[in-house]
Amino acid sequence: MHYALTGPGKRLRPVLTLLVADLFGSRGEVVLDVACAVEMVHACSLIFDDLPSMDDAQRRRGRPTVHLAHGEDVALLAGLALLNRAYALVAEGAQRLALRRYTSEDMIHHLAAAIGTGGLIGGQALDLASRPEDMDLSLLEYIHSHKTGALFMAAGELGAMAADAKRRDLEVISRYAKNLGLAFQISDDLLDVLATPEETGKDTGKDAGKATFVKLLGVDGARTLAAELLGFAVESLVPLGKKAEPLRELARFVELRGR
Ligand code: GRG
Repeated sequence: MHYALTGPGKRLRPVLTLLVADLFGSRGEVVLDVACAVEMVHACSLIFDDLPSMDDAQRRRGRPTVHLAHGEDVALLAGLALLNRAYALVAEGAQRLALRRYTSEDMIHHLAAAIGTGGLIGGQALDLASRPEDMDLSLLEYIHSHKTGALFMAAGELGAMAADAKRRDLEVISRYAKNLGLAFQISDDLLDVLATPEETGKDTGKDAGKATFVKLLGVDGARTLAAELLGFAVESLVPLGKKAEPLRELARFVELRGR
């Protein structure tokens, strides 16, 4: 668990949780716990995604993948333990926050829904079941808005909930995070063909036999789609005014990543 969590990753999802909570006036130890829970779910998803039965990846965050460093048995247990710890942290955190608008159940349910068959797991299952020749843009968008986008959405939404944000502000964050998440996946597809393993810290060229945004649209088309989605993300922040600037910065970071 420690190995998976402490590798030099970008911490993009927990940063999103913290930025959103801060935007709505909440910071501190409890919000940090909620953000850590989000990163634990992400770390679990990376462990599982890298397993020989899934992507069979050798490197992650510049180091051997968890199953190569510690064995497949330990990798499975570490992933499950991270996932369970994440739920516990959100439950404890929500209780300590004693929010007016959201219950602890609301937050746990939100996280569970983002991970389950309507989220990461569903997206991954569909990805595994799809043949490259059957893939079109709408199926690819569906897969990645679940496999990758759902955790970005949960990261933003849990940040808003932890800060007791109004329901309409929560919806603004959902829209922003949905578009940011999909754009991030496109930047990931771009890096798979444009960057070196040293730059990304993981195997590149892994998507060679798969349908990706770059395969379907080409490098320029994928960049255009990512820019369009980031445009939607930034546009959805209009009701929040100037205080949403850190989220605009985050969108710029994702755009530059795919350049
Ligand atoms: C039970 C949580 C859980 C998941 C099971 C395996 C699986 C279902 C889903 C896979 C989801 C996945 C790994 C999607 C890819 C998302 C992606 C682009 C990961 C790379 O994220 P970065 O670049 O990684 O933010 P770092 O290392 O920087 O954190």
